[in-house]
Amino acid sequence: MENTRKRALVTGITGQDGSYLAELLLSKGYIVYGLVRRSSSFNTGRIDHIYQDPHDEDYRLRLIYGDMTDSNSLESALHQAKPDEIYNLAAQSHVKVSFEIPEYTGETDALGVIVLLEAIRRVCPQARFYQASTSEMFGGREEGALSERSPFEPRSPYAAAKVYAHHVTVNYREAYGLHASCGILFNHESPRRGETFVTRKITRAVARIKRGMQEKLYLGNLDAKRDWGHAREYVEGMWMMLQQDSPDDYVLATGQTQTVRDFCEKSFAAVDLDWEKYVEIDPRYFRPTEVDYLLGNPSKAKAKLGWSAATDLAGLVTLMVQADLDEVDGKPLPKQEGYPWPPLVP
Ligand code: NAP
Ligand code: G4F
Repeated sequence: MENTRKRALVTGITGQDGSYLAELLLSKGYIVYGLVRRSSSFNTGRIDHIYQDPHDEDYRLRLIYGDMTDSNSLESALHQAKPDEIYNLAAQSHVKVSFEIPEYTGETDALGVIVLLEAIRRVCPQARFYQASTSEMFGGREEGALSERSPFEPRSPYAAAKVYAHHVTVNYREAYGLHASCGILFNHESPRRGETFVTRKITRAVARIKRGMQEKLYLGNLDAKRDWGHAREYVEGMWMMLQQDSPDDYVLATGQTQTVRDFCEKSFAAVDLDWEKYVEIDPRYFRPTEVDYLLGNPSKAKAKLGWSAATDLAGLVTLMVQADLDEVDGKPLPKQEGYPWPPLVP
């Protein structure tokens, strides 16, 4: 059975998207290798529920220590995993933090990608490669729906690093014939979103304020507009890209955009609270340069992949607020949050 299963390597498997993608791939029968950073405390909280004992008969989730800034570890991971598909999700993914640690962000999000592509060329040139590109690359200075053909105007060290990674991925596809695709994903959120991104920061505060555990929520720019979807659906789009005969680049988005203020208002309203009584502005959360407006046009993904977003902002707010209330109330998240993927072991 081992020899007939598809094999995938996922960098960033401990992150929001990595955890959903690992679930999806396991449910499809893959052997999944995940690159994990060494940390002084556990960083596998998002994948603990799919952990398998190496002695299990169906041991298919295999973790390897590695880091995007350590070329040897990347090459070694490719030798161990012998992957048919590689999903590069690892990144220092926080835009504001990238202004504070720009060099590290560049090493991980930009140089790490060319190091990985070079290793793929040497070790497994037939493997299919997914690069996690981002709507941040567009810069958001003008209104209007953004597509694969829209120009990039990065407004942070994070976005600039991702533009580099995007271009080298396209270049390795053209220069060396790698099956390399970039998903240009607009913001996608979930109950597993990191607590310092704005949506989760808001829904977590709403739950804590509702239960009397917090008094205020301090935020930065409320006017920024984002196209927010559900992460679970977006990882399905990543997988679809690598199932195509030819590599290509695709925008994944909902096609709707709302302000941070809208997200706030809806989240507080979900527990019958008036957001204006609790939210205060703290300039520490402003960014040196802001991405004001992001709206995606996902029509290529719909036409070629058959992918479209199902969860709208109202649905996202409801499920994230509920998950944070459950967490505050000590109720654990359901293991796969009720998503109708087939069971892990088919
Ligand atoms: P996330 O939750 O922040 O996860 C990032 C992952 O990368 C984590 O597993 C993290 O490990 C790992 N990582 C960070 N630095 C690393 C390094 N130097 N070496 C190896 N691993 C490293 O991000 P996400 O929301 O799942 O996003 C996944 C990818 O999509 C990222 O590349 C992000 O930039 C991109 N993206 C995200 C969105 C979005 O809205 N979520 C939109 C467009 C693109 P630890 O767990 O140890 O920190
Ligand atoms: O939630 P955010 O930090 O996400 P941002 O900057 O849009 O980046 C996320 O999405 C990108 C895709 O477009 C990914 F590539 C990236 O990795 C990441 O996942 O901030 C959203 C908006 C910004 O305009 C920010 O200025 O919310 C505004 N905001 C207002 N107050 C805040 C806060 N953001 C954060 N993190 N914290 C605040 O207190």
